[in-house]
Amino acid sequence: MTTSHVADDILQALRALEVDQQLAVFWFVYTEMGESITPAAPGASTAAPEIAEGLFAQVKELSQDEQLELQRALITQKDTQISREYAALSDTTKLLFWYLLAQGMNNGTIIPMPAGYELPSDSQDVLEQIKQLSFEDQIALFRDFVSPMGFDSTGGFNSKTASTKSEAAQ
Ligand code: 45D
Repeated sequence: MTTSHVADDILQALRALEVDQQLAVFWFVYTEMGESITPAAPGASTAAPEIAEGLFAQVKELSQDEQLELQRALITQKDTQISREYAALSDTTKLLFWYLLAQGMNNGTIIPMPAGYELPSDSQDVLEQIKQLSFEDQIALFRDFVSPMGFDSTGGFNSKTASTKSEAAQ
């Protein structure tokens, strides 16, 4: 189910960025919308907090380098254990998992952004477009962004294809 028709071209532009830039843009948007995200909001019932937290607990134990690799692997749909577990989550639970990662970056349990990191201008453009969306459209965009990430071990062809350029860049 796709709800973000409004933002389809923004989503394509986001996915066309290098994998690290996708992470960086995602982070910068989180810092803007973070305080408005309320895990207890109506509709949160479709998220499975204990499953998102279980997966997050595994990630927390890894080294910072591994944490970064893992996030890149999710975006590029690489076949790893965590990618497989991630792919089995519902879209809303995937969103919750990314939200936990972002919170972890803020409380020191997940590798932080490098100090003084600056987005290249093409990524800056995408970020500006995302910022102009309403909060609801941003959520819909991110739901669609995180949905095809991970590795679907059922072998089903994943037509949602997460990243394009980043796969080639591996
Ligand atoms: O060295 O219905 C770089 C729920 C460069 C509730 C890097 C919800 C190199 C139910 C790659 C930049 C809350 C689930 C390093 C709804 C380098 C419900 C590192 C809504 C170190 C609607 C970059 C949830 C890194 C929402 C580590 C809206 C980047 C959730 C990491 C939104 C970026 C979540 C991360 C968002 C970004 C999460 C982890 C926007 C996460 C963003």
